Amino acid sequence: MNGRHGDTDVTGIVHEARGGMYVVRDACDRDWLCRTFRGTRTENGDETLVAVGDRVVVRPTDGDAQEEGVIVQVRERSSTLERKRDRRRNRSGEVTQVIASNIDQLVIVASAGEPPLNRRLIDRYLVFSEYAGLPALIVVNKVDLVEEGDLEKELEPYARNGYRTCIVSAESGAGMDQLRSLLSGKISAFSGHSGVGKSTLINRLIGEDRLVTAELSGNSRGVHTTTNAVMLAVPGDGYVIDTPGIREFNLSGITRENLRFWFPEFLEPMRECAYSSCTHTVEPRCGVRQAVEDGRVDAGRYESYCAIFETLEE
Ligand SMILES: Nc1nc2c(ncn2[C@@H]2O[C@H](COP(=O)(O)OP(=O)(O)OP(=O)(O)O)[C@@H](O)[C@H]2O)c(=O)[nH]1
Ligand SMILES: [Mg+2]
Ligand SMILES: [Zn+2]
Repeated sequence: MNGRHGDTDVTGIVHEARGGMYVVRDACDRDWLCRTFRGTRTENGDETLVAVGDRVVVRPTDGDAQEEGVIVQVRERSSTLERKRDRRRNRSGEVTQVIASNIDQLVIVASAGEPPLNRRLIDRYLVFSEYAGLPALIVVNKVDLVEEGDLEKELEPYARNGYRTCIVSAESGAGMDQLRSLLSGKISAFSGHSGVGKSTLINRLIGEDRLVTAELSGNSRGVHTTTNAVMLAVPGDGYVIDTPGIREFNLSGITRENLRFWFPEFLEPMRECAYSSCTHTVEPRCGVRQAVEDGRVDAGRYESYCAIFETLEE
């Protein structure tokens, strides 16, 4: 079979996006080096024209031995992972940027130590995953640095609410088989703070040092090692997308009004709130706050709710 039909168009998936150049892999696993042009059409309304994970149509350009082309069409995205640009717009004038598209699950990568476990960030990601209808998987790396039992206790509120969790160490290899099986057959985007070990984990999954990590680059903490999203095939099946570390996860679309619905464990106790419009923050006779007191709702999760609520505009 040939992915290229004579001189006709080729369809493929964007595996890498860097400085206006895109690597598109076709059905025959051939990589096309592509650009966009004024005639590139898109079925999406996002500011980002092409992102890693996009299904695109490539028109081969005259060329040499190398597969080169222009992207003529970007297919509709079934899901997107976006980030807000810090203050400045980027060169294409974008304020928000699609980092990855068409993903089956969001892998929230946290670390047990160095940097310490950040439950608040996990909760922000989970709010997004509920809002976007995107399945989430919580992966806590660097278990080699802590007591596994303590970590399990910290993750209990998530497991109790039906979220999948996976405790791993890219260093020791602990939990990697379980992680592999949770990624099988899916396109998974790895996201989380800088330095939690996203790239190190992916290198371990694919069995080679394809991605630059802080270890390899000698990067000190606080510096982002990964700067572009890249999609890689995991031996067996499935794809993983490495993404740059983020400081704060963008929650556009989430309001004070709808936030309560993205904490699944609130739905039951919410029915006992005295006011149907209860925000579960200051109102008397609040079912959710009662449930926190009884231990039916985890106090840390409730604190995250309040913290996120405060950051949202009225
Ligand atoms: N102790 C320990 N260190 C680890 C583990 N996994 C990764 N590290 C170290 O953590 C540091 C950061 O790893 P990276 O893979 O570069 O982190 P990242 O999440 O990709 O960071 P950004 O690309 O900046 O977002 C490196 O020094 C790794 O060697 C682990 O399981 N245990
Ligand atoms: Mg990285
Ligand atoms: Zn309430």
